[in-house]
Amino acid sequence: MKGTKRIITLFALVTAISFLSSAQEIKKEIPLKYGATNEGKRQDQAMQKFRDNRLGAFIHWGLYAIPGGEWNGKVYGGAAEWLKSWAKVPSDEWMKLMDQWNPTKFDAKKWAKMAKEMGVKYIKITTKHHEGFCLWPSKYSKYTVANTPYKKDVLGEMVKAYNDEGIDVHFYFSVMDWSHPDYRYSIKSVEDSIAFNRFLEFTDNQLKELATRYPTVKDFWFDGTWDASIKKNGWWTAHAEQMLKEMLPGVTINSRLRADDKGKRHFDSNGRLMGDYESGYERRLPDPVKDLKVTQWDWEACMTIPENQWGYHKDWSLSYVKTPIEVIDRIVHAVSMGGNMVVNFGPQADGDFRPEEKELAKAIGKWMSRYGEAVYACDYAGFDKQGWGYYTRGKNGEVYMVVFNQPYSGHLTVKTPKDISVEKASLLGTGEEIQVVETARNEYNVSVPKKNPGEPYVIQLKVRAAKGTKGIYRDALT
Ligand code: H79
Repeated sequence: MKGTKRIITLFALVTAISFLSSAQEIKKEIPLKYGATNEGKRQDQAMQKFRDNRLGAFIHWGLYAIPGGEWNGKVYGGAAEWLKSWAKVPSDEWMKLMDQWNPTKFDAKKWAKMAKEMGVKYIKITTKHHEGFCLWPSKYSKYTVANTPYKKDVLGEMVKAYNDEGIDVHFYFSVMDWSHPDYRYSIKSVEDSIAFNRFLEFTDNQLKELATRYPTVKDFWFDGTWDASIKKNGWWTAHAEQMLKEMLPGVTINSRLRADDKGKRHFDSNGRLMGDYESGYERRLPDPVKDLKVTQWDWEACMTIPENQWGYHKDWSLSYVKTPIEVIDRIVHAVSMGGNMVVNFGPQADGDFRPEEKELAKAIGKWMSRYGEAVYACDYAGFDKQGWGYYTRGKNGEVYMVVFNQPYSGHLTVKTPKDISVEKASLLGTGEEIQVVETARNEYNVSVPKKNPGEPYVIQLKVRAAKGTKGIYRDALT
């Protein structure tokens, strides 16, 4: 008996100690100088605008558009903007492409009109990709548009033209720069460290130059930040974010820039998002059922039309090319989970867009002009996902059903969250009233439109917070 008591006391003690120590572990914050700076989602106007825009387009344009994936007679299937790397071309040789930079068909106004017609609210432009060629006449590099036959500041023309159409301009900027002798992939010696510090100063200068020359820029989207050299210099990523925010009030910065004191990227060592929005969803999306954690922070995904081509590649037959409906599906999918989607375009070296991209932009624009109400300024609706498509929620609480899969049953199942009931349903665009039948507590059959629209369509639901439920809908006692 005594022995048993002692064992019980010992057990209680061990349990108490392990409970206390695990409680302490939960609380333990790792002190960080260069971790997250925001508490939760930013709620200022600039961030709300970023979020409400929802649909953006990427422009990948640089010297890589000239060879278009082919070097010395060999076509490389990898991403065209990485050709220098696939074909192992030394930088000085690659930069000779500058002599051929003469995009005579480039017309920024036309580009902006195309984006407007597509329904994009913002454009992300590669100011400088990994190759190091600058689309603006940077005074810190000789590899710029100014030193080409074309000479013109194409970035400046784009900023003006897009802004004139009411489209926000975001700058893509690759920190990794294959053209700069001081860039280091890792820091292995004092010399590396000195060179890399010079490189970071050069990068600061270019960023300051961009922010000063083009003060209407709304966002910086950093790339090429995964190397050990940058992870070791988390301080610099925090500094660059702060510097741009001081220069450009309201500017938004992507998480990909950031590394903390310990080299942890995107999310700091305490699990908090760094920068203003998560930018890890590249050519992929969260799982629409399992990954709802993403609704806790702002995020933006980006996608290519072929499998993995950002810059212009002459042969799109090498991988699957997405259809407009597949692209629209991804746009709506992102919004249904509280994110933005950026669709990529890789203009040709002559300054025109390939026909496939023009057609895609038109098709998306056509759909957005009819159903954009379910995309712009919309958010995660909080309804359980069903097989027919995605829900989004508008600013005034209206819920949209974006239907991609037309059902044989003739109706769409809707399961509402607790206390929410469906009052009315109508087809967006025509206003046709749609029949709603309540089938169980928090469950409805919503009819499909009388005439099949023949394209993904949107049903708008008017919903209401229900009063106490009784009677037939009473929960079973189990
Ligand atoms: O600009 C577009 C791409 O060029 C760029 N980001 C988008 C927006 C990008 N794509 N992939 N990556 C950046 C990361 C690439 C990693 C890899 Fe590699 C390139 C894996 C293999 C080759 C670098 C070199 C990492 C490992 C070896």
